[in-house]
Amino acid sequence: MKKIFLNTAFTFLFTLSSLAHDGNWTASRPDGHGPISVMGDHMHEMGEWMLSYRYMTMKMEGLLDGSSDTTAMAANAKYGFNAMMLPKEMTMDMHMFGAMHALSDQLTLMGMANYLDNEMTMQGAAMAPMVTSGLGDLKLSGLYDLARIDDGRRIHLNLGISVPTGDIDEKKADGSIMPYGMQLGSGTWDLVPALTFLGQSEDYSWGAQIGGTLRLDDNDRGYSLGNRFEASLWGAAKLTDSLSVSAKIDHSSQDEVDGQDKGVTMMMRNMSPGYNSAHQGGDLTSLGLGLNYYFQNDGLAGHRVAAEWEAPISQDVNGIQLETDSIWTFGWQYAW
Ligand SMILES: [Cu+2]
Repeated sequence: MKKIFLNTAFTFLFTLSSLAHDGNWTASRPDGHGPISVMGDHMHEMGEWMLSYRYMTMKMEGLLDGSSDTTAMAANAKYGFNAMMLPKEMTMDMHMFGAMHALSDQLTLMGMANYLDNEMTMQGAAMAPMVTSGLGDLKLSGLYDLARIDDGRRIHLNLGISVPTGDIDEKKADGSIMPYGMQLGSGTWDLVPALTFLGQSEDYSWGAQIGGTLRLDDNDRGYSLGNRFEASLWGAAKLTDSLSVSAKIDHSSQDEVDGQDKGVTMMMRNMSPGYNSAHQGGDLTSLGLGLNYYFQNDGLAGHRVAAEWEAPISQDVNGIQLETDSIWTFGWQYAW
């Protein structure tokens, strides 16, 4: 799958990079911002500010064993997990508040705070759903201009850190720790680097971002989430001066958990994959379709709204995990 992704990505980039226009890349058009699920896609001009709000909702349902559908009974037979203690469905809602400010044309600063709402139901009908909510990890980054080419292309470096503000001590009513997937943060300081490529022609634009999340240490509960690699590629068509449509392919790969939470007993690990470090992380390739709307006139000039729907093309999870169904992201942005 990785090979197909890279081939598609290469062909796509090759075709699109030949599209260009006179003059520099500009944010002042609907597709001047990437699809709303992409973070740090654009920079600002010196002195500009931007505020944003995104709402993301992710739905997961059904069980995967690697890349194949499976059942709780089969997972029990193969791994010995208690069928009742396997997950059935999960909804993850995220409210993301962001701010951007350009100190110069070369450097834009960005900060983002998240509020999470997670709910997971289990296979055992008598088991109460698990619910967690609260502040997630805070992300601070600098976007640094690397090159601007006079035919609508540019490249920038994203260098970010993730501050462990999200709680990793979320517990169930009986006082035992919640599974890894229900915690609100990583508990570690993470390095979040990326490279972003952008290009524009009169009516089209494209972008690519390749980056990752590197955990710098173990957290105080004795583990670290897996390192993560992510690559996205998108193209957009400007239909009017205010409206653009986009298509995106995204591939992410996250390692299993390194170490183990100090509150997880051998029995918990053997009964439920949610507590088992080897059953975390995996590969996900998804397709995203989006709309960007850029208000031009009246009192709403400078405001943008956007929506994007993403669905998996292929999934290969580590061990037994829930299958991702769809992700919706809605956003509002205002720059001045
Ligand atoms: Cu911005």
